[in-house]
Amino acid sequence: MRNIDSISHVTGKSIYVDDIPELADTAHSVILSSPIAHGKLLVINTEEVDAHKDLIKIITTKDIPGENQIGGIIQDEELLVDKAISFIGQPVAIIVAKSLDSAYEIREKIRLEYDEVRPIIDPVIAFDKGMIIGKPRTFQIGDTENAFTRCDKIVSGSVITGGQEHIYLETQGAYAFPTESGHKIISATQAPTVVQKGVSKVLGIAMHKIEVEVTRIGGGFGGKEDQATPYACMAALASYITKKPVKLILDRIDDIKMTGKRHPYVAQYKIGMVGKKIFAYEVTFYQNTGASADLAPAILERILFHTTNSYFIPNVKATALSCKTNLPPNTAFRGFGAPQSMFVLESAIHKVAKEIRVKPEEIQEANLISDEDEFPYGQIAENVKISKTWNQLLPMVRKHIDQVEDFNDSNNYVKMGYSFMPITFGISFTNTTLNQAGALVHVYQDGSMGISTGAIEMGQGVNTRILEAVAHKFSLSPNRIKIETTNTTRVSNTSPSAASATHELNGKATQLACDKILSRLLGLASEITNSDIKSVSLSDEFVHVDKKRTTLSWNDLVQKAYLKRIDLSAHGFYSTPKIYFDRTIEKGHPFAYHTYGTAFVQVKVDCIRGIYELERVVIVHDSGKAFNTEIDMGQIEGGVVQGLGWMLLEDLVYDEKGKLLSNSLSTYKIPDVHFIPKEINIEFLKGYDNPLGLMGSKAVGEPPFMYGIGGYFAVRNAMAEFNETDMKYHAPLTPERILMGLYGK
Ligand code: LUZ
Ligand code: MOS
Repeated sequence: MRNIDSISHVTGKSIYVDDIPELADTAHSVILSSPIAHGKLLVINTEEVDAHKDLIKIITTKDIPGENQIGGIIQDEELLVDKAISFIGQPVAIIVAKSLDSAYEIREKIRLEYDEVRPIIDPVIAFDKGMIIGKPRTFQIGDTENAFTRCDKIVSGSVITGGQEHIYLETQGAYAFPTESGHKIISATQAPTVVQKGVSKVLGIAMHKIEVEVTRIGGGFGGKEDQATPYACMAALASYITKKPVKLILDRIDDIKMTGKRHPYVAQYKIGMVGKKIFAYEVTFYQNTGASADLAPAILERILFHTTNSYFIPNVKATALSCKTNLPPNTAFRGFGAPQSMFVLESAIHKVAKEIRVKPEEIQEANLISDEDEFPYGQIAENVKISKTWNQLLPMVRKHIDQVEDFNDSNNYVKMGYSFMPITFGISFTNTTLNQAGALVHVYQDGSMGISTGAIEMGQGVNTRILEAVAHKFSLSPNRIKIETTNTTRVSNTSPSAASATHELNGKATQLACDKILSRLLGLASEITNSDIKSVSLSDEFVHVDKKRTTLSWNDLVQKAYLKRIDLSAHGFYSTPKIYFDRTIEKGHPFAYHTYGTAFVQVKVDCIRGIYELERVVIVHDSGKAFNTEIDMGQIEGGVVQGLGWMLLEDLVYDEKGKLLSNSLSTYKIPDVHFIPKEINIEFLKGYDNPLGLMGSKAVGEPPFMYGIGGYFAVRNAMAEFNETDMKYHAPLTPERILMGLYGK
């Protein structure tokens, strides 16, 4: 089934926050933010604008009726600067005006006075100064100290990974208006309940007075898991104070400046080999957290969960800590720490492979995880498919490897390279509590259905998948089913649409609700047809008895149920079984299952210019018993391209004052049609059932991102064919860095 949104997307009918027809008297707002990264706010001088004809209100901390606090995991983030300034772009005041143009004009004329202090940008300097958020965490298995004494080769090194700007198509924004009893907020969020809670706290009123509604959002990628909340809070605050509908939509410049990004990391590692086996691995991750925690503690945790990626390593010690710097608080981004973690281990493998003169893929293949192996966090690997994906991929790429070798034999200045990238990604929120979802299902008198869940449609196709699951359950035509907006008054306590688990959690909750209605309807059908309940079923919109079609149609059945006063609505609730994690010992069974896959990336590097072309990506991906391979393909293609962009293109450059220099799309390069691999060939692992997934499938949202890591090593391998240098393991490997690296600079 094709994505149910595709027609409305390409015809421009899909509604985003900024497309909502405005209510009469709607006010417009912009945010005045800090131009310095570190210091103390002294005065907000509004003299020049106080008499502006369109000014409605300038809102500062003193206007907040509830708490000036939006920290989720740790209460360390003010909504508006009170005194302490800790990053460039930190919100100081909200300007509410009669028109958007006037709001911008007023912002220009407000003068901020402050004392400036030297900012800290580098996480290791922050660490040296003791600027740590939360507690360091360590995951451990075996005994690394002892194990290193038994290794025949030990290599250590350091690795830097850059951040990444989300560049969702729709920028952050919200539209808030007063209702009879409270406020309604239409928010571009992945997490309606986080918004509801945040607004309730800032306004100092109960959650039931706050209604949050989302039709869909124009991309999220993690950037709207936590960070849609401040903008929704500001719009709600402005609406509360002015008693008007208030719109707050960031322009792209403000969005890039103010919002957090993927966390950059610095890591130091030591890897010990016995032959081709990785015997010991120690690593410390320094997370560049930015000015406050946001989701950093959870991301730090996932970096530890994926320390060993697809490999079994018997002796591991991995430590991670959050370093507080004067950057916008960094946040969730597809993969949630796992990509950074996997890149470090791949760098270690790449470096040690050179030293022991084997190909990296020989080490990769020799250490792939199998059933019964223990992850450093205590979970025992079951139903492992990583070698299966590797083995299905190999014959698909042999001819490409030959092509690379032939090409390099006959070319001096242009070189090809390739790399393999296996991925193993844990499915479930690492915070066990979040693995829950609710759904509300209505059957109307005409036999059509409305489905409400906590899932946010952000382009990933979750609505299509849920619709498909319902159609399957009732054997109904898809056009009888409508997926409603996500609204906190219909489905409460929603977990963020995140962690690749959204369609699974919400889809399963929906199925459970459907089961309740189905059993009532089948009970009635057995009465009407005078047959045993076990023999009645629904198929092609008719009641069947012993698989034979009766004259009782779906419509008749629903109509009869209504007349008999049978409940045609149901609520369903799902919580993932069996998962737990004990943080006091850092052991448990945090993931319902793992998604696996292996990619092969082939590139061509122009060694005179330092530029490259992505020749092909070949992937074998495990989607369980995939039930919508079109949507899976979309996720895999998008993920791998986004991952390649992170590794090879997207460079966040800050100056020493903490100002982002690559602050627009002219300087911050994201994948475009010229960058995208010339060929992307995806095969699914031969299907098998995954009972913990929706209809036997597996979660697919984040895992493919990490295939992009292969691009980094493919480029390095091509470069080494021209000139082997001891270039640092520093991502992104932009054309500039390639050029310098090729000549040992
Ligand atoms: N968000 C979250 C996530 O809150 N917890 C997670 O474990 C997670 N994992 C991936 C992406 N987002
Ligand atoms: Mo996410 S990084 O699944 O919001």
